[in-house]
Amino acid sequence: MTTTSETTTPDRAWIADITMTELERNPYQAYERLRREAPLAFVPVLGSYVASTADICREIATSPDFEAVITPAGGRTFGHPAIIGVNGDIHSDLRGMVEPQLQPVEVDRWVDDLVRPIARRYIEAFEADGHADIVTQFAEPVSVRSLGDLLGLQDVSSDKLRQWFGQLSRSFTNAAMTEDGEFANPDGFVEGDVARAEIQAAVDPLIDKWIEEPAETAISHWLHDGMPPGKTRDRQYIYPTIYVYLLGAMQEPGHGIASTLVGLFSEPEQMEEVVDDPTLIPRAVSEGMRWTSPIWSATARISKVPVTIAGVDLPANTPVILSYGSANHDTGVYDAPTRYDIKRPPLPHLAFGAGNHACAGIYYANHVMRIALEELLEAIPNLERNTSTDVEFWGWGFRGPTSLPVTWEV
Ligand code: 261
Repeated sequence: MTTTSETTTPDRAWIADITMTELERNPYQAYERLRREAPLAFVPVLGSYVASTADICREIATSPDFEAVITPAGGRTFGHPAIIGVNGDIHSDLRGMVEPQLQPVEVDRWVDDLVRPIARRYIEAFEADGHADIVTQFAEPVSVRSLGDLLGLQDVSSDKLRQWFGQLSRSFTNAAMTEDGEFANPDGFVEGDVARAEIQAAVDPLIDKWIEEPAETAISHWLHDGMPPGKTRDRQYIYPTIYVYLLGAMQEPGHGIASTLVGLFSEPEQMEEVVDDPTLIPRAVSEGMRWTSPIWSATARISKVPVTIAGVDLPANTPVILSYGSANHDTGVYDAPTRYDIKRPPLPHLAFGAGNHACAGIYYANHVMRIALEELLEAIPNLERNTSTDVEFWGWGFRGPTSLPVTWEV
């Protein structure tokens, strides 16, 4: 029989030594061992079970015996009802609220006109310099400006949107727990609280306006769509889902753009092929999402009934964190998973999740990343990584390069 106490038996003692700092700097070593020895394990620093293989993540994400739950630090940061952590009628209403603008036929109508000029504008700002940091000067600003304009936040600067996703993201992943089940670093939520207060101060006046005068912005649609005439959704009801967007949907396309470029730089021949044939960019992006999954370990499920998964007995009401970034390095699925390789068999990955909580923005996000990379590699085909330092990645919940200095001949 396999029980929680297993994590305290000698051969599993190493799991109790896993630290938050280690996971944030580089989770792959610890997770490689988890996949091999304990693919569904209680990890004390997280105060939670963690699923680390592709099979187990997919099984739990699609099982009728589980439903969505937000992680404790996520719930502390976003409040209720965030779309990623609710079920039943509220989930159906929130998915119905966000999905219309994200349908492929809808996205196809405007995504090119939205993203391409934004990408061009940021490239023009550094094109003549011969050097840039791709993360702060391109990937992040293109990601936030595209979604910001879609949401109706034209008057919020890209720098402010970048600051907000950073604050929300560090708060959301401030996951360390004490043995007593308390947050180990309660001060880590303060910056999330600050961001939330600033967001409300900026968005409340817009909501006031859109209640009176509906506009062609996503948030205006969220207020009005599917409501009886003269009624709008309560702002307190939609704010947690606004925070979901201002964190994940703002940050992750930027992570995906930057990680894909780091992957391509690691395989110079593949970079050359992609530059010569931009129709390979969607494949390059998909492999980038598998190689360094932006939403690495940020969502969870909770058992509704007692259930046995991979030989582990879980009582009802047991939360399990889904570590999709680990599942996407599962050697049972992918050959040499640590290698970035656009030539590998294009197997499905779990970077957008699975089941009824799978990413609603998959089509939109893939186009943002594609268009950004098309514009960058067309404008600067001779892009080279500045190899005077190694690329540093950061994050366990959300993961991507902290900076990506590049150079080119002007
Ligand atoms: C748009 C997706 O955003 C998120 C996904 C998972 C956790 C937090 C998020 O903001």
